[in-house]
Amino acid sequence: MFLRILVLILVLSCDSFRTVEADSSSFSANGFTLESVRDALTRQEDTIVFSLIERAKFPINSQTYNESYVSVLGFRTSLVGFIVRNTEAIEAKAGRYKNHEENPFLPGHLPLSVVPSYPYPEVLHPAAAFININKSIWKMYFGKLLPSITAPGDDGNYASTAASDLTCLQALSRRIHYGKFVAEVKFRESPQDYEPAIRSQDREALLKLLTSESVEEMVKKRVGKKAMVFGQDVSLDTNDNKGNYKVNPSIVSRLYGQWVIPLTKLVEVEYLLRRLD
Ligand SMILES: *[C@@H]1O[C@H](CO)[C@@H](O)[C@H](O)[C@H]1NC(C)=O
Ligand SMILES: CC(=O)N[C@H]1CO[C@H](CO)[C@@H](O)[C@@H]1O
Repeated sequence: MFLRILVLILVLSCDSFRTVEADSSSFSANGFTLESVRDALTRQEDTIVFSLIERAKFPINSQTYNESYVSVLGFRTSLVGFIVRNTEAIEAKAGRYKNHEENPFLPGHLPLSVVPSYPYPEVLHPAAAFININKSIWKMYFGKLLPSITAPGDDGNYASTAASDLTCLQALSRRIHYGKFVAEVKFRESPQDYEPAIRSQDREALLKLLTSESVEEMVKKRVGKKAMVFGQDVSLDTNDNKGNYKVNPSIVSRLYGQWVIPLTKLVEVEYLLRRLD
């Protein structure tokens, strides 16, 4: 009896293993490779740099983040909280979070999608759905990044300010949570390298396997350069660039080195720790 249950469990777990393996063919067919994933990350840098430039157009506008400012309206949150909650709700209805590349900041409040579903490629292990480090991204953005890219002051454009914040947050979140895809392709390229560290749940070893200092240096340099190119004043006179940038390129570079890259790797590690579940 006992043996029979054991055999049953073994058969069942083999079966679930097979279903995970089965999508490895669709994986390659879907064209996810380390190169295509890196290309996607490179393209997302443009979105991040542009969104920071757009946010830096406004001063800090601290009333946007002040809960008492709108509490008279019964909001029970700041203006930015109000914009995030309601925008995410509309976008959830429109199907945004059906795509596994998107991770909401306030997942507890979301209505169901009302649009027909799209057959997004099933690339990730199902455990990916439980990885959301929105809290760390939120803290990093409001605590560190925002004060370093905005000028002091108040121009009253709180609603536009909050909308720009959400654009930045979404771009950062997409990039950082893309770590799930990075981890998946790295794992599939050489499972034998990762499996021992996953079985022993060794975070340090995984982090080491995932780290490529030369790639990270290149990314930091490139985003700094993008901030220079995208953020300069464009004039028809040649050689008119006075070295004024809309966001400081070295801050963008530092943002990547200190937060974006480490948080992406945190997602990669979290994902890999569950990859064999
Ligand atoms: C927040 O808003 C309230 C109401 O407008 C105001 O009295 C208070 O000074 C603001 N707090 C900060 C830190 O600006
Ligand atoms: C901003 C923030 O912390 N948002 C959410 C992150 O995700 C958890 C659930 O996974 C929510 O409870 C948080 O409110």
